[in-house]
Amino acid sequence: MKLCVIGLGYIGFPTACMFAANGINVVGVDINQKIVSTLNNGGLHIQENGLQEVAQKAFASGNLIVSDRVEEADAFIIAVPTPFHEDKTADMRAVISAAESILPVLKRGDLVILESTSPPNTTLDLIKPILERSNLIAGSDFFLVYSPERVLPGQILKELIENSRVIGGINHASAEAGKKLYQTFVKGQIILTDATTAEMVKLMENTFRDVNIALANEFSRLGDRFGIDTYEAIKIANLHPRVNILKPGPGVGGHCISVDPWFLVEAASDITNLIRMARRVNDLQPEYVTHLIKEVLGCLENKRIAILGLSYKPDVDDLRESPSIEVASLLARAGAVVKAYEPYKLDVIISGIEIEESMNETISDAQAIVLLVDHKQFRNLKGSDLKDYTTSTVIIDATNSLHERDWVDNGFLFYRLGAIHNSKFSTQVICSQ
Ligand code: SAJ
Repeated sequence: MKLCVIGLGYIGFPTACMFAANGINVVGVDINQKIVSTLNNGGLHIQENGLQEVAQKAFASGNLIVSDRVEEADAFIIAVPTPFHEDKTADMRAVISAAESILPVLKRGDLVILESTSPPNTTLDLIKPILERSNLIAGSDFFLVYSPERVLPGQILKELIENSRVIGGINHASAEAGKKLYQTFVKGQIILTDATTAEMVKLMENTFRDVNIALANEFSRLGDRFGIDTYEAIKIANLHPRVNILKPGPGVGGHCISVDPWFLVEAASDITNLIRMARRVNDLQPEYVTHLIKEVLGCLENKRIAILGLSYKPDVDDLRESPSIEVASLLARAGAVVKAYEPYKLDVIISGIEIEESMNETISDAQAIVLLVDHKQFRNLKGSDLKDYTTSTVIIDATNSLHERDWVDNGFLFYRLGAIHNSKFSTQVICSQ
């Protein structure tokens, strides 16, 4: 069995490694020469827990090669990005060109799997017609499947193995062929369904999370307005056996949850008001956090602000759609002098922001420290640890991971998103939009 994995990003590369480490002959393909040469020279282009070991195992087995060309194979997995355009419509160019790259080598009996998150009906209406330009018929001459990746960045390898795997075939034979392939390493339940249902499952999962986080973020604004600790209220509410509210924060980032719900809005704009509104609430959260910082400092002009964390969530190096970057940029645009430290990506460049290589350099001359991402190295930061290294007496926690008492005892003014406890603050900023 020979497998060609097209797209060696956060999903494609770990997937290629897993198959190779489990005895499948894999060609990993990427159009980005830099990725191909990094991997061929023994390097890694992404950071992910445990990936180094699995990649080493895969290459050492002789089962994995990396190339910039799609080759003849028995199965193909398309794992390329599906970002959105400026107007929030899905950008399917990478998926289309990946499908077209299979066309010249597609033969009778092959299996083609789309893993990229895609709008409903993509497999049937976009991929199938492209592949049938080969004069082979999908479902009878070759098998066609949509099988979404559903793994959490930071836990990709573990979840690739343990999560349940949805396999949506354009017919039953296709779904069965997909099952046979993924069974190589998947230990979770394998569920067979049709292609469009599988596409919807993926979009529904991420949309559920987005709407739930939007609710939590809206609760944080209500908490600030009514002078309560939103996190405590959520904790208590979640004791109810049928309630599970997620966590407020500076917004929703990443290439999945902040993007995928738009695919549903695009596909059916007349019946997706809630989904659209949730996206707007989450997109406005960085503005809300910026406003709170302004309220704390009186004004932003010329204020020296130290930002801790720029990635889209804790313990990853991924900056895509990061709300923290948006907060930093909004502060800088409002005239603040912003320094930032992202321990997982020291070489990031953001216009208007001074990027530092250590926390101490970032906070030394600050007037306020703002925690935006609760990376493990920030999670238990204490006022006693920092007070000798900073001129700041203000700490603002947008992640609910610091202990107020300790900071207050060490002379800091402590503010937490969703628990501002200060009636002089206005929360009237953006909530009506
Ligand atoms: N966030 C909050 N509050 C929370 C949880 C998350 O503000 O309570 C924020 C995070 O800080 C981050 C964003 O939401 O900015 C998204 O983070 P995440 O950890 O919820 O999700 P992703 O985007 O890293 O991964 C999601 C996962 N989907 C679900 O959990 C339903 C993952 O399983 C998917 O494979 C992935 O999207 C994807 O590729 O679609």
